[in-house]
Formats: sequence, structure tokens, C-alpha cells
Amino acid sequence: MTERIVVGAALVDGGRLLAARRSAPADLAGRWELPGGKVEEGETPEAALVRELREELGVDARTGDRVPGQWPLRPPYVLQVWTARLLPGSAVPEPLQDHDALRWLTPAEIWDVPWLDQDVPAVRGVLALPGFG
Ligand code: 9L3
Ligand code: MG
Repeated sequence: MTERIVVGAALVDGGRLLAARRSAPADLAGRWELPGGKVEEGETPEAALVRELREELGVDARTGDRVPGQWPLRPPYVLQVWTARLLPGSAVPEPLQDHDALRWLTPAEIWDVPWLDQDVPAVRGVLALPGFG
């Protein structure tokens, strides 16, 4: 089966990482993730991430470096993560879709939330980035 990519955003602002608490589906609700979603047909992962952040959080963002690695989700999906920043003049992130809470975590607070199991190695990768953690 062909791998399908789910993109997650390591949205960083002022040295803090944005974590989003899922409200759906039921088996993921209450767990925290790097916001994002499925890359659509004919879309680049970076474009998908910008679209997902607009849909889910109402923000205008740009992608930066990719976090090295990829992590298995339910087949055929795999999680890939890019760093992202809010553009000047962007709205403040709000949980508009699929989330019911957001938190900006300092490196010391990163493990204070129950991340989705699949996101844990990705978050470790974010912490390992130069300039964060
Ligand atoms: N998923 C896991 N970690 C993430 C994201 C953005 C997504 N950081 C999983 C949850 C869903 C699937 O990928 O099973 C598709 O995500 P979405 O389109 O429901 O956000
Ligand atoms: Mg999503």
C-alpha cells in the first residue's frame, strides 16, 4: 500500500511549542498533538500544513525546517513534522476544529500534557532541534 502523509506542525513562538488537545475522534479525544492533518492529492506537505493550520486554528503560518524522521500512524499513514511560525499579523490560534484546548509549552513543560503516543517521538525530535529545548 502506498504511504500517505499526515503533516504535523511544530508551531513555535517565543520559545514555546503549541500543543493542541484533540476533541475527536473519541479514541483520540483528550490527548495532545502537533496540529495538522492529511496531505491531499496534488498538494505538497508544506502547503497542506499551512492549509491545516488555517482550518484548525484560524492562523496564517509559514513552514520552516522539517523535523528529521517520520513516525508510523494507522496504515497507510505516516506522520511527518515541519517547524512553523505565525506570520506577522496572523490571528492568535484558536481551537476551531477537532481541538478543544491549546497550550503554548516551554521546553520544561513539554511533557506536562498527555501527547498522542504517535506524537511522542516527533515531539522528542522537536526538542532536539537547535534553538529549542
Ligand atoms: N495524527 C496524529 N498526530 C498528529 C496529527 C496531525 C494526526 N500530530 C493522526 C490522527 C488521525 C490521523 O493522523 O488518526 C489524521 O489526522 P487528522 O486529519 O484527523 O488531523
Ligand atoms: Mg487535524
